[in-house]
Amino acid sequence: MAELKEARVPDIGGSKDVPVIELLVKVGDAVKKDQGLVTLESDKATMEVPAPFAGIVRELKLKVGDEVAEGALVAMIEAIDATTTAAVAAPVAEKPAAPISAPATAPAVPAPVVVSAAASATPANVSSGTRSPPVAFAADGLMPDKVPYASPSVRVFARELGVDLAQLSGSERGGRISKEDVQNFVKKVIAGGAATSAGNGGGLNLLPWPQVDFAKFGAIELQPLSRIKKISGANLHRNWVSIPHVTQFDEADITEMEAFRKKLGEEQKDVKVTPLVFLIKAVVAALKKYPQFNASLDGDNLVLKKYFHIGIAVDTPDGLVVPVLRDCESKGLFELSSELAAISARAREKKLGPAEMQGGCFSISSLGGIGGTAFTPIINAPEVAILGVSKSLTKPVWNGSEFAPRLMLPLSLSYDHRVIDGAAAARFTAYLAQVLGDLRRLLV
Ligand code: CAO
Repeated sequence: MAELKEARVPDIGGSKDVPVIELLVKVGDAVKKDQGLVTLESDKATMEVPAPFAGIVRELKLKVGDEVAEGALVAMIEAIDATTTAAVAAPVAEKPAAPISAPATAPAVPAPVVVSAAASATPANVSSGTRSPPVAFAADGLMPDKVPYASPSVRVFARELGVDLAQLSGSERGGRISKEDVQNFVKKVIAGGAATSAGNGGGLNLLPWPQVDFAKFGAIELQPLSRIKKISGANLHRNWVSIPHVTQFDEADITEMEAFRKKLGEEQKDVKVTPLVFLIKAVVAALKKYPQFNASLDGDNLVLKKYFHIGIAVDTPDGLVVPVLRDCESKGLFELSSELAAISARAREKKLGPAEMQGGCFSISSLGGIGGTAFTPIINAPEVAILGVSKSLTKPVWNGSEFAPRLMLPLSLSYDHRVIDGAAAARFTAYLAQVLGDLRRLLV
């Protein structure tokens, strides 16, 4: 007789009262290990709770609308040993399986929440058997503290219209948001009178978005935005309109650094060392010297962090994600290189868990492997600055007596002007350039 085992909600980044919006299995279903059991959704992220092992679902302990936290009991599953799993799972294989992606390194504990991107997941196609994989967490990586109070159908309705429920106050008892609340909000936006996603900044009173019949002018094709794009887009929009951004540009002479990097590459062929890990070390040194950059605004307070977790923007086929490398001050170049390779591979394979995108202090967006001379990165709130890195270029640099060819790395530091003054930003990038120009400064 096979053993009846519990499937529970895994670590969801400390979030509580997260609504169940969808049951993905029913009693009697055969499930494979890591197959989604239920979908949880906040206004920013959708997550599937995966089956921690293969088996037959004997009891479902949740229903749509329940609100859960880590450890909540999802189902009782009659576990099936791995050798029989393939045969049992075969009947459900007709459904396109979501790209379930629990890390192979953690089999003994409930698999982490699946975090990945979908090309065009809507609630409609979810229920029609062409379920798309769950969406990624947004760039800020965190579930909101407070999930807006609304029924699953209202959430679906709001999502279809692209309405962020966090911006609405519900008219029903207990502040519950109704379908009419969503409709009224949309009417106001169309009329130009409603608050837009400006965080605490209130309404921008913008003109309505231009409505153009593009087909009148030539052939067109509609391509739905991926969900990850929609989510990160909403975050980028909020950050862009609610943070007074200024971007400081500078250049670092990395001629010596590159020579050293190439030497390291020859000595250690197992791991690829790119300029980015030197930047991480230099940024940590600069954060130590200028602690207001390692901070977040909290009302009238600045929260200064004593740890050095650096977010790295990773370009994936479905959009941008920002996994976080932890404790970068205590790691060497090789260790950081291995972690960077692993975390960017996991990002591209849609295997990042929410915890891997939380707790960042400062972000780096490196387009250096691609090209460009400078850009204005958008701050990853609630951080207060982000460093953009463009492609290094050999340039003639005046050394006091002649022009010498030097490899110059363009730096673009966007900062929150509420927290950081222009002079501090100029000092920060100048110091970064100094450190990158002479790595011995990392020892000082
Ligand atoms: N100047 C010149 N060359 C650079 C460079 C720079 N600043 N930075 C990296 N390179 C080189 C690397 O050395 C490597 O060269 P080789 O293949 O010859 O050794 C090549 O470019 C590719 O590097 P990479 O991109 O694979 O590795 P990375 O460590 O520099 O970056 C990662 C890793 C994950 C950050 C990167 O792949 C990525 O996703 N970048 C995009 C980030 C992004 O989209 N930002 C925009 C956010 S705003 O929309």
